[in-house]
Amino acid sequence: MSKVMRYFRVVQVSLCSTWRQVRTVYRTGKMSDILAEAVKGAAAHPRPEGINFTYGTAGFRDKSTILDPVLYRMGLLAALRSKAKKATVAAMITASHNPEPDNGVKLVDPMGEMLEAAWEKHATDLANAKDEDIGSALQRIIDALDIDISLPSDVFVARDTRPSGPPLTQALLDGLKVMGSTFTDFGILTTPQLHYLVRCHNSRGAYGETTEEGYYKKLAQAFLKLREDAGTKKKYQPVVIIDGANGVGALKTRKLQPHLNDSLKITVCNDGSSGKLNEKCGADFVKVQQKPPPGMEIQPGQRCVSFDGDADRVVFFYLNKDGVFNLLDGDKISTLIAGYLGELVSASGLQLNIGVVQTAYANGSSTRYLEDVMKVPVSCAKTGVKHLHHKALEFDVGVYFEANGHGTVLFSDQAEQKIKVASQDDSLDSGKREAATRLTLMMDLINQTVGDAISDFLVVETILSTRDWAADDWNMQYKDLPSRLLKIKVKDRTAVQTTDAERCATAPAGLQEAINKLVAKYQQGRSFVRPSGTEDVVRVFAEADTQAIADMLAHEVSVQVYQLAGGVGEQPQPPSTS
Ligand code: NG1
Ligand code: ZN
Repeated sequence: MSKVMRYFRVVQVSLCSTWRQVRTVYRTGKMSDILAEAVKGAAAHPRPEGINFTYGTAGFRDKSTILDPVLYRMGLLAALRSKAKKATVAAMITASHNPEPDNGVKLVDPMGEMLEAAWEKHATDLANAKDEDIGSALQRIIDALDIDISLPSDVFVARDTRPSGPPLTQALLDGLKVMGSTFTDFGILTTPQLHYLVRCHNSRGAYGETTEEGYYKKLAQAFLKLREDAGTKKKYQPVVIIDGANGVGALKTRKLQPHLNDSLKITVCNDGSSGKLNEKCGADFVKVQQKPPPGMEIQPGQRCVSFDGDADRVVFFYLNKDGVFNLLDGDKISTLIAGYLGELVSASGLQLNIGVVQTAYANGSSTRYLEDVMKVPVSCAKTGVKHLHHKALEFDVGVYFEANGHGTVLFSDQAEQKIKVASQDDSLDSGKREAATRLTLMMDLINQTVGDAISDFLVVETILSTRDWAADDWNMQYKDLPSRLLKIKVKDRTAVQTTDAERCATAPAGLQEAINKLVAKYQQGRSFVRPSGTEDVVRVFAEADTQAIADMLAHEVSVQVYQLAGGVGEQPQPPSTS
């Protein structure tokens, strides 16, 4: 090294170390100010004694009356997350399909994904810190992750229609303000709309315009284009009734409607004008009760759609000509979508692998149909969309759905690129190019950030219309095995532990052996148990060739859970045979 170079190197090193010192002093000064403010701010959001909050499958969820301190602290954490990611993040205030008095909050990462799993622990620690310990709890997170507190932070905020939403939003904003964070409060949105907006923003508009109106425009444009060559239909009727769960999905469907022109006649019921959120309506009610919400007037064959309270889940249903209720759940939706996308991919001549991700709750018939008839690979993930989402990334085109109707499709960057290139490649024959063009439109119609009731509903309508299918035709793809889902109260639900994507219980001792014995008694019997991530219960699932046997198997397994895992209250009673 020449003398001159050496001289510059020395100057450079000393400048760097001076800058590091200045930065450390600045950071430390700024940090102690902020941490002191955060502790001061907690006085307006005191944490009650004796409650333990957990960031579970879907963020924090509880009675809304005790959540104020959690929201304040999640404001603090959201700002830190934004600084750590050097990007805008989001916070959604919702308790999804839970009853109206509940509420909750979950954080959304920059590309619209769920909060990174490693941060769930930080969220739980901060939510449970005593008011006076908030500063040190924040400090621990900052130190552990080496977050530069002097960086700016920016957070998008939205809520569902719960009356507790506005005060809880205020608590969250208080946390953000203490951290000096900028924010945009979008007011009432569906959960997937917020996920979508944060992705649009961070992708600098590449994913779409960062406005609610932009969301409707993107979906509607793709939907209308996909219908352009629709032709006359014999079976498909462009008429649906949407059960909006008396929640945000109803309001937002009404906003979407003008963008769809007259391509689809939508009647919205349970629109929040009279009934209560999720009470005797919505996707969860319809799926669990296996019946339409009371008061819905339905003609045989009429397609009906149920959203959940924050519109990230959707199920379809109809009454057949004999008035018998038929549910088209998340499994039926994923089979429909995977089949159609598979056809488009082969018609386009592209080499892309398509896979479906389910959970153990998927109906056994759907898994067999996908694997044996459609020859599509199926992966099983743990309950909770973050697990499904993660597994779906292993495919070029990954379709993931929970049986309860939460799901979407993920296209890998490479797949997206190949599809776009093929759609504009003049050297391809028109059939291949046309298939690739339809795939690009399907990508626009699908909200890839997270399960989205409105987007999924439009995807299903597109496929049914293209195939000229009535609900019956769709339903006939395979016949669901009868199943039963029960919940058992136990002293401590963590006494039940599982492995193999929750299909096998490893604790308490003897439980899995007992389940195996019971299952072996019945034709096509299958059963598993797992602790819920959103309720203080153990869930029991059973499936068999008749409803009576599925009910009996679920009951017998429940008794084992009750006896071996510390059941509380009365022992489960056998199903009535009347
Ligand atoms: P838990 O309570 O962990 O079973 C429920 C649903 C999940 C998921 C989450 C989040 C069932 C059996 N479980 O989880 O699929 O949707 O809520 O909302 O439906
Ligand atoms: Zn939901």
